[in-house]
Amino acid sequence: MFETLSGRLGDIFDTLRGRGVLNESDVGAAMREVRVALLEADVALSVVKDFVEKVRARAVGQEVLKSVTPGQMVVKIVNDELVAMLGGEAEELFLAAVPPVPIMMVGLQGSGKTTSTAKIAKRLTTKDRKRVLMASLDTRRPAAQEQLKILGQQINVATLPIIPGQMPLDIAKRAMEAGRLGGYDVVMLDTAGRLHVDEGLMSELDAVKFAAMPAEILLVADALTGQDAVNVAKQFNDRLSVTGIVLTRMDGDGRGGAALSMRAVTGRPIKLVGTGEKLDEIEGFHPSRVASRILGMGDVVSLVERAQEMVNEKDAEALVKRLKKGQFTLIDYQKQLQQMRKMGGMAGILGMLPGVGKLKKALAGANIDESMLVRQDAIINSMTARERENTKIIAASRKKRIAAGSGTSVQEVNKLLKQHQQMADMMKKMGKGGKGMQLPPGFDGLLPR
Ligand SMILES: Nc1nc2c(ncn2[C@@H]2O[C@H](COP(=O)(O)OP(=O)(O)OP(=O)(O)O)[C@@H](O)[C@H]2O)c(=O)[nH]1
Ligand SMILES: [Mg+2]
Repeated sequence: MFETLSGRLGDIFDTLRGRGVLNESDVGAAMREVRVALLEADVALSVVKDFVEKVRARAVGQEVLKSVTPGQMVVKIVNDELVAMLGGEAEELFLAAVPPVPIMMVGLQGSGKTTSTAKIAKRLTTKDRKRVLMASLDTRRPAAQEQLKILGQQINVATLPIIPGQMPLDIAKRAMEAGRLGGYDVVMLDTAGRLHVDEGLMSELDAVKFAAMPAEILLVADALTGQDAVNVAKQFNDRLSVTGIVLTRMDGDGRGGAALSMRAVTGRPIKLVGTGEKLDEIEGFHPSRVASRILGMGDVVSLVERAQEMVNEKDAEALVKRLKKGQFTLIDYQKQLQQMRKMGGMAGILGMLPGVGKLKKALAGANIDESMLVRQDAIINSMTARERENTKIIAASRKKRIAAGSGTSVQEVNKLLKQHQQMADMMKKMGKGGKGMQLPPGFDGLLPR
């Protein structure tokens, strides 16, 4: 799911994150690419326009330009807007009604209603410990009722006995009655499909709805049909007021346009997604998880949030000013170290960065030692104020004193000085508006080379 879009957005954001500073035209260019990427993923045009506009408005505002990590900030904004577009919070099936709670399944022919009925029944039985009765109201397709019966046997869920010749509305009434008498928690009503939305189908479904008063009317839509699925959902919703959407065949849909537009176009939440033919291949739909899967951003979002909490804006501005003059003292270096420690150390930061699977392994191999952050802090604390301002005066005798004072070795003092120098050089480049800064401040210089 979402592979194409994920790849495209990943490239766009990599470029953006590579920048130290972002201006309006950087953001504008990135947003044009995001727009194309979404359209290629088959997201509805109206949804794309609205989305891009919202992101742009926030991204060119104060919050990004002042931020210390502007590229990541943009990623976070995109993430937040994506979550909102997908409906915000995950929505569960609504079952808090007087049992037996009726759930009605509707949708076009072959969209996956019967399969989804069985999948949901199985999920409710095993996960929620509900007693479920399934009934097929499909009198149109030969053997449709038998299909549900067989599925019921496979998953050990009761089905309403078949009475040949009975009409859908009467089956629905009988199912509810059997549900009451049998003490069931949930009664699932699987309906017949049609090739197109037509009036005959709609009035039949409307009558069933009126008789059964379902707590949920779930529209089952085939994700592979892309925008058509969204249009069909809209038509069903206009006529029947569906309560939620089950999106099937997500396993085969690399683009994901239907999933992305569904909520925004219909105003109804995707409650479940089908991810295969097997009867346990159904999942809840979690907007925030979907967004982070699409962005492939590990947990950049919480990284940015934590960084925002930690970094005092004034400090950051002062640092930027000094960087522009090419000044990056050991005191600045120490502040970066302390910030890293607050953010959960190396492992904490790495765990939240996108695409660091490989890097993480490399680091594990290089035996990076978390306690190094603590020892370097101690080394800097053992220096005099003048030494911290100007490392050039730290000659051999001073190194010995510093090593002894911090309980480290001269080699470690040398290593710290070298890393500081590397970082200062890099910061100087950045301060001049150069590229090449992908990791948070203070991180690059500590990587093994
Ligand atoms: N790969 C995949 N196949 C699915 C999924 N959901 C359903 N199918 C398949 O889609 C086909 C049709 O599913 P049905 O559940 O019979 O569809 P229906 O909407 O009940 O069809 P009608 O009753 O004829 O309208 C079956 O072969 C299912 O196995 C899914 O999430 N992924
Ligand atoms: Mg069916």
